[in-house]
Amino acid sequence: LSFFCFLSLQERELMPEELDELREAFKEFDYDADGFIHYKDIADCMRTMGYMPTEMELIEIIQQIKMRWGGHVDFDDFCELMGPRMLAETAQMVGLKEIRCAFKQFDSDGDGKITIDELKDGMKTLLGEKLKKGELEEILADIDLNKDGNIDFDGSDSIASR
Ligand SMILES: [Ca+2]
Ligand SMILES: [Ca+2]
Ligand SMILES: [Ca+2]
Repeated sequence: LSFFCFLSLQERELMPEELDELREAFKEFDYDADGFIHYKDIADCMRTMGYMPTEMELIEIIQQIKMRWGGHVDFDDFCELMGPRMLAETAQMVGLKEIRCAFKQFDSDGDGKITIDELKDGMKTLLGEKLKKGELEEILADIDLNKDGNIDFDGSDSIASR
């Protein structure tokens, strides 16, 4: 489990309004209303809630959802995932060290970018998920904010797009 990094939860409780906001977002992205959101929909969901996760933050979130919850989150897991982000002044500062650690697991040649091949290998070896080519591209497209075909360690392009 050396590659398995947790985000540390902060102490303050969520306010009722914040819980309502989470509940609404959860409902919207639980397309088939089975009580779970798939990890593939989490990026859109966060953006809808006004969060602009960086590319490396998204890779860490996907890893977390896969490792801890088997690829989809129920409402409680969703609160656990989003709660610290709602409580943090700036979303991109949440658990930066842990995010970096998760990122490095995927970036096998250490050049600061996760290519589609590295993503494919990472999903397979780290997360035990074999993805078809189309699925992989879908995930990459969702994470790749500056559309250069890689997942970047440097989140500056996503900050610039705010
Ligand atoms: Ca669902
Ligand atoms: Ca790389
Ligand atoms: Ca990119």
